[in-house]
Amino acid sequence: MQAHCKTKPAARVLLIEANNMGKWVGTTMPYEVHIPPLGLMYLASYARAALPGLEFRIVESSLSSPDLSSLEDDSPEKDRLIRVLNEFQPDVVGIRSIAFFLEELQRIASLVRAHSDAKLVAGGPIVQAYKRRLFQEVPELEIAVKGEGEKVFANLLSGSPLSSIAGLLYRTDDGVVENEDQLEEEDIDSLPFPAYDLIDLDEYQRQLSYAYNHRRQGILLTSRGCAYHCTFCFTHWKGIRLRSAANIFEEIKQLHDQHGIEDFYVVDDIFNVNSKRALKLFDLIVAAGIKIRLYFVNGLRADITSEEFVDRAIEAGAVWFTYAVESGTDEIQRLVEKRLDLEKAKRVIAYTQRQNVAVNISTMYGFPTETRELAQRTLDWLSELPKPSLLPYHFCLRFFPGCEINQQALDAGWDPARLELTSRFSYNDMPLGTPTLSKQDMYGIQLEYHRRFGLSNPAAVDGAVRTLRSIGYSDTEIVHMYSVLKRKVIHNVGDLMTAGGN
Ligand code: B12
Ligand code: SF4
Repeated sequence: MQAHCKTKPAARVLLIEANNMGKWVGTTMPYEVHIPPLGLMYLASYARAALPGLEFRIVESSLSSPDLSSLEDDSPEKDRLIRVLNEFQPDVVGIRSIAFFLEELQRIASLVRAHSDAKLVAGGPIVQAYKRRLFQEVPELEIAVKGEGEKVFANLLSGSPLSSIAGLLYRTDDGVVENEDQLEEEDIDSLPFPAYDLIDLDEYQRQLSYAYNHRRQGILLTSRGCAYHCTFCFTHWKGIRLRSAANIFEEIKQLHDQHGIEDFYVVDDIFNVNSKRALKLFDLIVAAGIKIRLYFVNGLRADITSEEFVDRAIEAGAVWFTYAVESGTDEIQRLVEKRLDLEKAKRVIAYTQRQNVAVNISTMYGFPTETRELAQRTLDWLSELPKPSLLPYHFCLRFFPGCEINQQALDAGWDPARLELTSRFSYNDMPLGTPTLSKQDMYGIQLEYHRRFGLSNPAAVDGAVRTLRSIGYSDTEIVHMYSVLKRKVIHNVGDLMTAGGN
């Protein structure tokens, strides 16, 4: 392909989320956590508005084309993705992926090339993480889009010359060309709402949501980017931009009235970065009298959360709060530049827990320079709260290409080859060890976490089950949630409560 190359305008576009839920959760349960692929739904609605007449399909690879190569029954007729490729005959195939799923992106790209001549475009966090290297890793790849995709993808589909489209990387006979970055959309209220008509809400309801229940899922991204700069965090957004409360409410109302959605999962980096906006949204929901449930499934920043925020969120339907704490020590808070005020955080987390809603506390270990003693202090900090985290997650830190913490780790004497390897591991995979924390210590931390607060603690499981029931989870949902968390089939809630220690 030459630098001046013009692609002909597309008519049919297939968008694929390349993920492998088996690799992530490590099980082959009939239900896994699957959330509608919001990024692709945004791309489609924007391109439809900009270029009327385009036809779209969206599929998720682990739902439509699971990798069955390790199983005996891997007959290709079962592969819905191949069927869509044959029937739909797309001109362009756009694939979203993240660094963790590089192998899945490779598998899907070669499957697409084997069944279609469509132009192959990649987008999503994996592009920002790998940049030019992605073209070596994925030989079929022709074009990649960095960062925010709506404008760039619409330009590409319109047939503009590749060299004129900001935000692209593309393969030429002389190598990979990287264009300048595309400026991000300042007024994100102006973006059309995601295209829910392109996904099957019933299929997602059969799977588990980000809050591990079976609902018609409304996914809300009310802001783009984050106001903070934690060194371990991967972000491909540049500036922070907020949607207005009125615009978010309009989307909620539309999804509620047109799609019968009552459960809304907020996936913002930090939803409460502007509390005035949040309180206004809660007021709009309450004033409209619509009965919905809100789940803050991604991080809320605890030290900027007030009791008033918690009360009014609950009044508007919030049942699920996730506080991103990371470490219970000021030393690590400073190192990673999160600088969470741990005393304030403790007060508001305790207050939220007393309201009998689900409260998750995300913590991690395995930071550069973190010793066993520092890691221990995070566990001890957790023990000062009235209850354990409802979701028993104590993550082992992962290093994604492009994050500042990689340099911090190298400065602390880490082996460079190991760093990148960790980005291919899931939350649940076992740690490798660091110069200051042996593999054995890391195992010890995980075991102690689960013994004191998590899956090996009958009182913790018991308390979580009671809370889940009180916020409306059915016993089937609870059983499915714990089957995924424990990676083994649980048959009924009774077994779970008596078998909490297993
Ligand atoms: C919701 C979410 C999840 C959900 C659902 C997964 C999903 N569909 O993303 C769950 C809970 C399952 C999840 C799990 C994990 N996640 Co996650 N997740 C997110 C989160 C919070 C929001 C994703 C989202 O919807 N964003 C909103 C949409 C609009 O943005 P977008 O997808 O990036 O799409 C835009 C552009 O990227 C681009 N684009 C995207 N695709 C394409 C395709 C084409 C063709 C084009 C042209 C453009 C394009 O255009 C879109 C519109 O502007 C992000 C953080 C974030 N704020 O983005 C992390 C994030 C994507 N997750 C991440 C990670 C690491 C994981 C896990 C691997 C964690 C772990 N170690 O176990 C697992 C993997 C499991 C999985 N299946 O994804 C990382 C990825 C880092 C990286 N370098 O790749 C992120 C960035 C968080 C972080 N800062 O670490 N996650
Ligand atoms: S970890 Fe959370 S607060 Fe820190 S930069 Fe990332 S999204 Fe923002």
